[in-house]
Amino acid sequence: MCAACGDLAEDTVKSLISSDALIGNSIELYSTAASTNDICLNLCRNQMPEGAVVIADAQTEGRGRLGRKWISPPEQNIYMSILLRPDMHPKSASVITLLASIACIKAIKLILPNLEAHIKWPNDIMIGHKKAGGILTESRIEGTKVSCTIVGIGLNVNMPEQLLPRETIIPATSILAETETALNRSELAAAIIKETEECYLLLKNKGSKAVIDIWLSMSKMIGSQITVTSNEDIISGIAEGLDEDGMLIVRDQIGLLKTIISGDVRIVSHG
Ligand code: BT5
Repeated sequence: MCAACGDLAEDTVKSLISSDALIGNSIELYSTAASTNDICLNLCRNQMPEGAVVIADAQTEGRGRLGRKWISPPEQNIYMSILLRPDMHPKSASVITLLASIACIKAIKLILPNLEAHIKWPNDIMIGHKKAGGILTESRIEGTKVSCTIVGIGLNVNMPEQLLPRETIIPATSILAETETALNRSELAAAIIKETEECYLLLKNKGSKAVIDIWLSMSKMIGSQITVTSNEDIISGIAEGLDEDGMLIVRDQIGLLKTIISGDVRIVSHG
């Protein structure tokens, strides 16, 4: 663990969130982690209460979905995992991914209100047509309940244009590359933590629909012509909305409604 890695400092993050906050009741900062999600999964196994946050300056084995790599160099970005213990059926846990994307966009917009940051289902943080971040939600299931959910957030903050990953499925970008503004990572991480708490409390008090409604109001993809690659299938159609569990509903080319559980979405033309 380390106290500070440049502009990413444990004390600064702690000082920016309330002392009685649920999320961030414990914050651990590492100069290098294999994956912050793995550290958080260990905290889960060790009965750590929900709200614990793990942040790293760099990851050596950062991952995305389906075993993909998340490129995680030092001194530039945010790699953060949050331990939650939602009392949910596993089927509904994908709402947590939506919740974290809402929190990221709200936090970015607090600092840069005019930045064209938006959410693409299921887990992409976009600036314009490029990917600036992603969410990896991993759950531990006991019986029929989720015993803990780890929300992993990777956000390209101060990554210079020339160091952006090139071989990515969706072109990559960073906040710096889009705005020529370097942000203080501690401030942004604290803002994400606070927004995640607000949205998580909304989920607990009002249920999934309240979160999904916010997601729908912030996303630009509903009504758009999209293609979704899901396992081996490619589905083209119009993004109609999300169902009550946060699954994507697509109207395909012959007018049938299809529910998509996971996949990669490409927006062909905005609706
Ligand atoms: C994601 O997966 O977008 C989820 C990324 C989650 C990363 C965080 S960091 C903290 C926590 N600890 C972890 O180990 N993970 C989480 P997916 O939608 O499957 O996208 C993965 C794809 O994004 C890769 O196959 C690349 O094409 C691309 N990619 C990899 N690194 C990138 C980066 N830094 N910026 C933009 N795109 C990237």
